[in-house]
Amino acid sequence: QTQPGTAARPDLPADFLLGAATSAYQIEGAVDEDGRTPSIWDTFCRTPGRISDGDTGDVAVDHYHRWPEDVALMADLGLQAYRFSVSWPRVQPTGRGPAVQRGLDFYRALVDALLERGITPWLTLYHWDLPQELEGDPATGGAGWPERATAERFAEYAVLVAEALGDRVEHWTTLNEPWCSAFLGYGSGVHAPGRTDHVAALRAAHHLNLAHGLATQALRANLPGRAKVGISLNPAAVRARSDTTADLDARRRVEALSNGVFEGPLLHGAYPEDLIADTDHLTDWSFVKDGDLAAVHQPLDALGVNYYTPTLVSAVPEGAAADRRDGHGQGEQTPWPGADRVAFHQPPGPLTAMGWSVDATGLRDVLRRLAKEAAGVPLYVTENGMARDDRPAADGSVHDPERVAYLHDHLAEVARARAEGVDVRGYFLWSLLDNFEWAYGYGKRFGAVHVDYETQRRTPKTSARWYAELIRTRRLPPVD
Ligand code: GBH
Repeated sequence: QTQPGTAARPDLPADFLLGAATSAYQIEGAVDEDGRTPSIWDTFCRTPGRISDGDTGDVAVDHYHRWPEDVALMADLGLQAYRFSVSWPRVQPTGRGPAVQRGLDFYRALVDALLERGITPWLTLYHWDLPQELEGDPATGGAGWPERATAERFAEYAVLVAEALGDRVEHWTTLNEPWCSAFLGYGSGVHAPGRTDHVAALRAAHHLNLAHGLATQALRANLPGRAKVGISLNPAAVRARSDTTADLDARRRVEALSNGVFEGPLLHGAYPEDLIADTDHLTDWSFVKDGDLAAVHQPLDALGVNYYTPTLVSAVPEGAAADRRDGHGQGEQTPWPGADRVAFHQPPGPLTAMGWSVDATGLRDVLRRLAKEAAGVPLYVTENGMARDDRPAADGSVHDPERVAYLHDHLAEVARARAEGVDVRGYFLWSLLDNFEWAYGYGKRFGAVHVDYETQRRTPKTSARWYAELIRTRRLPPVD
């Protein structure tokens, strides 16, 4: 029953952007077509034991060939915006030198089709698929993000994409979740390139920050007054299991290692002092050169927040063995350098198919915190969604009521944050389509649209219909 007086007040105003997100390696396939060369994920997928069931992104959901159908699907759902990423090795195969025109043509055609349908393109330059050439040979130690040169290469790549698409793309995101690139890629090793070296992970974090800063400057220089530039982080909503001094210190450490390591330089031009102190037995941070922090500290037109689940920590009691694993129980070592005495726990709440607990208040907490930390910067939820073991019914339909509830509850927290004055201007559902879920392969489905991996048939799930209705009415329809 609608309460009197609320009918005229939409839950989310028409200028609040409602869209959906994907990333290149997770959907495109066509990994050796039109001049594309391997990324670190192609290599990682070919390393036995790294990906569930030996899955790869070789075919994925064949978006490279089926993009017209996928854009039509987006238009059917009424998406206002579509967040996608550009595959670096499709556009600049060796990570150096001139662009490959056919690679750029693919993204130009995609963007034109979006614009024709009135869907605003949100382009991410890097969603984890580093050209293998820039990572180099693991036998000789590897290069990649722990090396400064990779940040310089990234800024050059950004210019190639800006020159090709800058006349039609306004919204640019430099990096997606640099925490994952640095700490899962080089720390715990559960993501490509699969290295397990905490110093390399910290170096990678700095060079990713630098890459963001150099690319932001390059984009603005090439597209004066026309580019809106931001970054998508995965800020952790960290809860302590108790308020003992030890548990609060565990929380502080994890906040510094997940949030401060990026927000410090991006928003304030400095690494947090406690982060430097917590890691000083590992590194003296001398890889931070004069001028780097000023380069990283560029004004942001948008700050993207990717949120799925909160993080619950406590201190490991004196005398007990440290937990070497990450929060998923995967990986040879923890992705948290200098937090050996922190234990990670399953937060309360129902679990998704990833084993991640559902708690929408974590999203509100992150948005509230960033409204202060990043005062003046418009916030966008650039990913939010859940994995579910979706199976088509006999009639082919896919009913996913838990996902509808998840989206409803998280969007309600966004609306609440807005009502409190938080400047959050948009929301992108992860993900438009079921896709390649990194180390979990195709076993985990995040899509609002189901994909049959045998036939590549797309079927909008109940959640897709529900989301389309929300976009049309701007009201959060009740959950059944
Ligand atoms: C995002 O990563 C990605 O951007 C997207 O490509 C992906 O498909 C999607 O989410 C779904 O996974 O347990 O110690 O690792 C999210 C990755 C998962 C990283 C939760 C942080 C918690 C800390 N995040 N994780 S830990």
